[in-house]
Amino acid sequence: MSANGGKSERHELSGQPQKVAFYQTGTFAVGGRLLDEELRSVQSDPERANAITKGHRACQGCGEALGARYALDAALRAADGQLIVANATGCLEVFSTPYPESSWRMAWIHSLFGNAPAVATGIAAAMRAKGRTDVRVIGQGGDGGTVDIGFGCLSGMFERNDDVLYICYDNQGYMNTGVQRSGATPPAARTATTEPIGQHAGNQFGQGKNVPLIAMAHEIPYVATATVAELRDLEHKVTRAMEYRGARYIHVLVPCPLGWGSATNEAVRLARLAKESGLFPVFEAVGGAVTSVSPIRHKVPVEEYLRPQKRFAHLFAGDGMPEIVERLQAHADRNIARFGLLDGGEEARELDLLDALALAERGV
Ligand SMILES: Cc1ncc(C[n+]2csc(CCOP(=O)(O)OP(=O)(O)O)c2C)c(N)n1
Ligand code: SF4
Repeated sequence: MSANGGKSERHELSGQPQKVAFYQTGTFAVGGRLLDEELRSVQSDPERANAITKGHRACQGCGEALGARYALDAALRAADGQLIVANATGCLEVFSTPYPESSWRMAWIHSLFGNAPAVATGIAAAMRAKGRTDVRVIGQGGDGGTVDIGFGCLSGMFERNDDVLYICYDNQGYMNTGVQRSGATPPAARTATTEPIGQHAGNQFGQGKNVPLIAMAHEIPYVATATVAELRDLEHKVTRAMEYRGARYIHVLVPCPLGWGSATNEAVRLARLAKESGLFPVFEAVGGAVTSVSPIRHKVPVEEYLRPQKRFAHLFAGDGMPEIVERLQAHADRNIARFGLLDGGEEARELDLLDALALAERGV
């Protein structure tokens, strides 16, 4: 491809070597290899780990499979291959490991739905007892396993500052068992347990259970959010998290075509729209305070994100539910103000933990 946006470029045989300019040097395949080594993505490395490899049974276009692949490849590289992963029950476990087969190419253990953080903590303790400080530990699960049933174990892991990186792949519902509501399901979304009926618009409005903010309240060393729309950012955050010891938490938005009722080629675009609308703020926090924010590049109204998803179809059917869309827009605008998503987080950096909690309490 040429630097002129893909238009054909004539390479005349003038006797002089023609300088070929490439674009898309930030991509993950060939383009990445054109960058200096330290700037390359993990995926552009021909020696990449392929943490989760072919043969798994995720749905076509599954954001969770994509997110897990990038996150764990980056973690494996950061840990020099010395990694053990405890995985909660959920799609990620079910589609990757129908016993006796497995797509994982690393030490991986299936835990229960609700105890992945505790299992990961136990592994970290065992490694410490054996003097294997080189072996790093990850716990991971879906949003149901993380924000609901595993939440007590996760909070304990944070509070004891156990040496574990926990990654939540948030597809905003209990997808593996047929799309039930979780504590991370957005307001107004249709799930099997929040059917829109009459004027009742699906899942109820509330503050939701914001685990990144709750993790920050534990003042653990490192907390970050990410999406599968910015995979280099995800790689970077996993790599950074692995530089710390103690409890760390990364919350990744992973669209689910099946549960969201979206096209299978839309996972990355929807993740981008979630971020660019302000509905899913992308940030990093160290020691309980926000240290960086991924700014919104092209702000979009929430409607642009909601419309392609059948779980929000009732908001646009017939006369629609404009007041509900307005309330969702208000949620996005609140995030934009709280995290400074339009100004690159200048204000958010000044927000200390108490300010963030005070805002949350007042429902601002
Ligand atoms: C104690 C217990 N209750 C219920 C289940 C059934 N179950 C297995 S996976 C799952 C939902 C998983 O949802 P989530 O953690 O969000 O992951 P996803 O499948 O969406 O990736 C449920 C309810 C179980 N395995 N154990
Ligand atoms: S139901 Fe959703 S999360 Fe589960 S495999 Fe399918 S697309 Fe992925």
